[in-house]
Amino acid sequence: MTTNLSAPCMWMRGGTSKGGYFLKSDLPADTAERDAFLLAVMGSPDPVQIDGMGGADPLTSKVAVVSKSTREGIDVDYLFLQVFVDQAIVTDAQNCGNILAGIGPFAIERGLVAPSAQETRVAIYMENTGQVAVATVQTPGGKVTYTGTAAIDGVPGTHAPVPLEFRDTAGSSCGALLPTGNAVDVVNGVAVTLIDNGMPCVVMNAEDLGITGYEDRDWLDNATDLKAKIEAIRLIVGPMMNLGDVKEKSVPKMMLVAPPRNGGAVTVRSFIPHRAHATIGVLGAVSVATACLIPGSPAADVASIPEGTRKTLSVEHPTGEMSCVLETDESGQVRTAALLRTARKLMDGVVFG
Ligand code: NQM
Repeated sequence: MTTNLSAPCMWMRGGTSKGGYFLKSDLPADTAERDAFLLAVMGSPDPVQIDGMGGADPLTSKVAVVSKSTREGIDVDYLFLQVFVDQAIVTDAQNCGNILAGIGPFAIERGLVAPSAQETRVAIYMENTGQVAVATVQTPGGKVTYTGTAAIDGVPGTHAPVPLEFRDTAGSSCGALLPTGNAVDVVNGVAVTLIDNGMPCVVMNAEDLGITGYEDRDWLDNATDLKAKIEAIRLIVGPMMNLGDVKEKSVPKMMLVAPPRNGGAVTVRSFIPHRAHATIGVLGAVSVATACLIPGSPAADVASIPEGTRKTLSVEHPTGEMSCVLETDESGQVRTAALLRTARKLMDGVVFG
């Protein structure tokens, strides 16, 4: 499929995801035309995305649309779009904290934000959820650098650190941290926590689904019966989470938790929602870490929680861990979350769709 359109584009790795970063002004203003172009850019729908730039994986079939912000105290607006691999769907129904890691560097490279001499703080309005994140980008001598000594699991080597800070992400898409008002609901006989602290998630004990929670991505992706059980639960909880019919949406994410094995707080295997995640999403990890703090929830049952109001929760995933630094208030509510990511510019040019 081709649209005979082209646009300036930077291809970047953001955290453990990868995709095309566009200036909003470089894309068609009409949403249907924009989505047709992005499907053609990625080569969707096709399981191998042979006719496009997508990597045949939801984690590498992602798009960021960025513009200078007119909002008070905000530098840029960021709209995340998930381009489905094997269906002709482009959705803005979810945010992405991994692709977010590339927004600061991209905004500086494109001249939307003036760099400071050493590091540059970029305030980002996340259009998908109407919330704000602050990224700190390394800019020695007023130029973005991607080289450095920060390592994140799921990405080989080391790169410049891009710390991300989130504030008040509760209810980002569902209207409330616990959209049903309950710490636990029972759906198809399985105890679930329906939670949204930046990403709508369904948190379940892996054992309740008949697995250990320590399986690898390939095993999970081939577990047809398990996936069918999980999808049945997902379709039921969509409306309960104020997300409506989620058949063609990439939320909620399905999170299977187990006790930590490597000194962390919790172990997670996530479905996003139809493929298993190679690691875990950023806001997905924040939401699971938050679920661990809710007494009586399946996550709290298996988690090992550090003391204090400022806690580092290491979320163990199939290829390592992601550390979430959560700040809680006196009542135990999570107020801020901070995580370390890295990003890298891969290509800057013109993409054809
Ligand atoms: O939860 C994948 C990713 C994500 C989302 C997904 C993410 C987040 O790893 O903030 O980063 O859950 O679809 O890029």
